[in-house]
Amino acid sequence: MTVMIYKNANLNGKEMKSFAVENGRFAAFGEFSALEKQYPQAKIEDLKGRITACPFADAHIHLDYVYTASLPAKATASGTLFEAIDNWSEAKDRLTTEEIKKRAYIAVKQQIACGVQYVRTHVDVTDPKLTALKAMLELKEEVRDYMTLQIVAFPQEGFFAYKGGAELVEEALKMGADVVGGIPHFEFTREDGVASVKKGFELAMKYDKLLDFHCDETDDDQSRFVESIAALTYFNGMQGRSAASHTCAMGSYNNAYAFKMMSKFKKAGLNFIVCPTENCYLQGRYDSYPKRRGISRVDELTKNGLNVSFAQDSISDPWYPLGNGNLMHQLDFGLHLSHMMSIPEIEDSLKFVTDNGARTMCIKDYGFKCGNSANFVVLDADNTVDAVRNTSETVLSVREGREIMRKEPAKVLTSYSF
Ligand code: 17E
Ligand code: FE2
Repeated sequence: MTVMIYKNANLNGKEMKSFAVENGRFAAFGEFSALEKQYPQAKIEDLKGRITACPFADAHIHLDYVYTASLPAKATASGTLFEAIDNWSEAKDRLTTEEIKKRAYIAVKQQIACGVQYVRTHVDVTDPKLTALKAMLELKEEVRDYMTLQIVAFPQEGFFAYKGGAELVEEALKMGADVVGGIPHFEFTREDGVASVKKGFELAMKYDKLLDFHCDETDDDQSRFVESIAALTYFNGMQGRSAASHTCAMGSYNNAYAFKMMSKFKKAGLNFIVCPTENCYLQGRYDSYPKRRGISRVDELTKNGLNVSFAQDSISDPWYPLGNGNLMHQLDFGLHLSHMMSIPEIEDSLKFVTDNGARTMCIKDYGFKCGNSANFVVLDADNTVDAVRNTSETVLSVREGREIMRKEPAKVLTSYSF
């Protein structure tokens, strides 16, 4: 197999290097002149100092919901999470595996065009036929050469609030779902919410799965299921293997409670997934003014060494009307909503949509290291601040040494002469 040398790569926007790819893996990093001597037969591509990053990792999306915004008989008029769940509940019975796959493929292709190679998708398993799960299990195998897809068994209508929800989660795990999901803030009572988290851990331990709960996706400052997730992660020795998605309520917690929890989160090694556009749209809906912005404490979590990633969540579904799979857009919003806009913070921000998501997904074979799969993307920018400022496009995506997407940056034609 031919060796490929990529020269003048600005690795993660931090370090100018050249590197060689052989048999689908990173074979060497260093000066171009040395690599050229080492591999005299190699083909060469000049990346011209553009940012060469680890592929984008979207650690939270619902691929079984994409492009269903107009499916329920009623549009989600209030813009609230709870109305969206009700509307979805009414519509979902009408779906077939083929339809779900067809729509998911449109989203997957968009994600690939945006340089995304790792995706965690929450699949609604509160359906006795498990139609969406079957669609996603097939999709996972079919897209494998282009995308690493992780499936969360997610009981959208509750472990207990939906009769038989817990059993359906278990069935989904047996059928091949990778991650246990849950939605404690949607259960009838606080006790049921805590019990759902406990049940989730019991199943994760029994089937050796990861965990990722929709957690405290509300402005209710009394919604504190994240503490149960942290406790059970810690006491079950599941550090690094569990995640709390959304945690919007953390933006409303008082500082004394939030401060106490930071040290517990650290002990638990809990991963946090934040969905910037989704939650600034869904939250603040019961506020007049001042109006909350629906975002977790990204800045404080990050300063405390916790792993936070930004994710898409929706593409045109009853929860959220827009979305396009482009994580640079989430990065832009996430940094704004989190007040993380100092130049050093922006310079260090690509991690929120690359490494941090991959870490949450427990992807081992990831990063610019000899022996790892040669998976990387090239952005149309030569520094991170410009990339964020311009929401720069991904112009090349390589997976196991194969080019899976190449994009010509738009050409601007003008009439002026200055
Ligand atoms: N389901 C949910 O509970 N919350 C969301 N944000 C979406 C689906 C998109
Ligand atoms: Fe979600």
